[in-house]
Amino acid sequence: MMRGGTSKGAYFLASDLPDDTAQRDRILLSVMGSPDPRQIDGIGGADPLTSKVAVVSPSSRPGIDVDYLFLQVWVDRAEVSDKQNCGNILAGVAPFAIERGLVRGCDPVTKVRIFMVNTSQTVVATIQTPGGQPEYQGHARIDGVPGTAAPIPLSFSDTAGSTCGSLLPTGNVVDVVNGVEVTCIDNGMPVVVMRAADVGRTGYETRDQLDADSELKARIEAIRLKVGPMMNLGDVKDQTVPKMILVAPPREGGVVSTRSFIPHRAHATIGVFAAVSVATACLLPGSAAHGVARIPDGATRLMLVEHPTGASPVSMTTEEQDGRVVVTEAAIISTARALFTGHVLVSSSSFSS
Ligand code: NQM
Repeated sequence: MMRGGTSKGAYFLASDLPDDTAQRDRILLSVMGSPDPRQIDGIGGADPLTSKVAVVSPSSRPGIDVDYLFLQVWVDRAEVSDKQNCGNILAGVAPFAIERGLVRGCDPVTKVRIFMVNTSQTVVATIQTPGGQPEYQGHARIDGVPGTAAPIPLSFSDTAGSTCGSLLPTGNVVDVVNGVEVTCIDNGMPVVVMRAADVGRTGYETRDQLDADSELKARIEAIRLKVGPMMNLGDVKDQTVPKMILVAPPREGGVVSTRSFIPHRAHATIGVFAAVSVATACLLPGSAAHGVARIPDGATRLMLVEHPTGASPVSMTTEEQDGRVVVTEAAIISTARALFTGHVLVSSSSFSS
């Protein structure tokens, strides 16, 4: 069990889980205690952000150390989804791979090349490994996590169109759906960006206020169901993507203020790939975010994406190609911590269909 970024999940060696996905999913539901809003009979934390699983295996791909499959275990439904990636749980993959002997740690730093199975993309994680062992303590601070920890830089170079096939899957920088201007974009996570003011909100509401706002949630879900097929995702009723993001002018010196729905609960912070996708939208003239964003100068920009409890720093390297801004590399600094190692007991009913 590890904290990865601002999420928490169970990390498994693929060899410890059945190959049969239906049986694997029954086991993972039992591990987390789903379906149950309190997940009382499992180790999930009754929140989508703490009901997550990483499945890690040695990679047979050239130049890659490990394969990482992310699985979202629904809290209140008997469902496990591989339809999205998670950049927070990703932060724990390199230390887990070293702890479990899949990668040999070097002294003092180890670079681990990770293939993200959900989106067929690669990330390089750099972790501190004095004496070859992961060091969790350090001075890096990420908003949404108390205290400090060792920094884990994560660098991505090929995230555009991760799930939808292209950066702007509808073919447009902006679409009008149910009377609201939206930018549908996928730079690591399919997200739908819209101005909070356009749905009658400030964009500075708390997570609890947003979670209690059933009128807003219904309006946003209606937009989500319409844009799913437009984004090449098909019917998204039972999917955890796209994420819905309200944007507003920044208030804390950042680039933009965000409030995310993932997709039915409000996020305590913002997802890693969601932050990369929103920061990319901010850079595109004409997008729903561009007009409210305050964009720093330079080819490599530090972009602070504000969220309900602070900000996520994203470093974006851009190039002009044919008069268009293209993001060539995105990097974030995350942190992780191993919480416990052990055996989780699964109810015997999980083994039969
Ligand atoms: O966008 C939550 C999280 C995530 C996803 C979610 C994530 C990402 O914060 O990369 O990390 O959007 O369901 O863990």
